Amino acid sequence: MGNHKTVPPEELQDFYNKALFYAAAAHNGQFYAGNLPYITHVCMVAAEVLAADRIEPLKNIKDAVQIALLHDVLEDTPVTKEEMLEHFDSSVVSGVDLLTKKDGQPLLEYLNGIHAGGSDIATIKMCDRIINLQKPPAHWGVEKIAEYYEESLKILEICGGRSEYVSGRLKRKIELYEEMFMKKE
Ligand SMILES: [Mn+2]
Repeated sequence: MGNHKTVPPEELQDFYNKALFYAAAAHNGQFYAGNLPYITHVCMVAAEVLAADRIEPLKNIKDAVQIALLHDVLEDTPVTKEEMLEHFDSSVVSGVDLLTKKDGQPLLEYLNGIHAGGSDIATIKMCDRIINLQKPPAHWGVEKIAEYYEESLKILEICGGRSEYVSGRLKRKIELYEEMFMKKE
């Protein structure tokens, strides 16, 4: 990491690009929704956060947009917190850490940690799930799809209410998911 230097950030879009470069390097070689580069996913989550901020301003959009772009780095790549701290504020790294589900960590413990992390972190988690509520992978069976649906309801229950707009959007995505992928005639 760190081979992709950007000029020192001054404004939101500079912080966006710095985090994007770092995440793109970290996720290099990973894929999303079949054969798209994984970075597609984190850009979608960041766009969701930026759109939400226009309607209901987050507490700290500068941190939030970086956390959104970096949110899967600790969970899905070999990058460590210590390495990230050389490049990003501790508030950004601790936000990413809260969004990282540890091996064997129970879902409720994970979600309660996010809830305790504040409204911006909870909002980013909801944005992540909004983006992930797409057509399930072909190898997912009925049970796995139902499990993902239930997990999404838990995210809405625990993280929702922090942002009315994002909660509403997640609720509609969950309903759509049920409608499209669970109701069998
Ligand atoms: Mn994600």
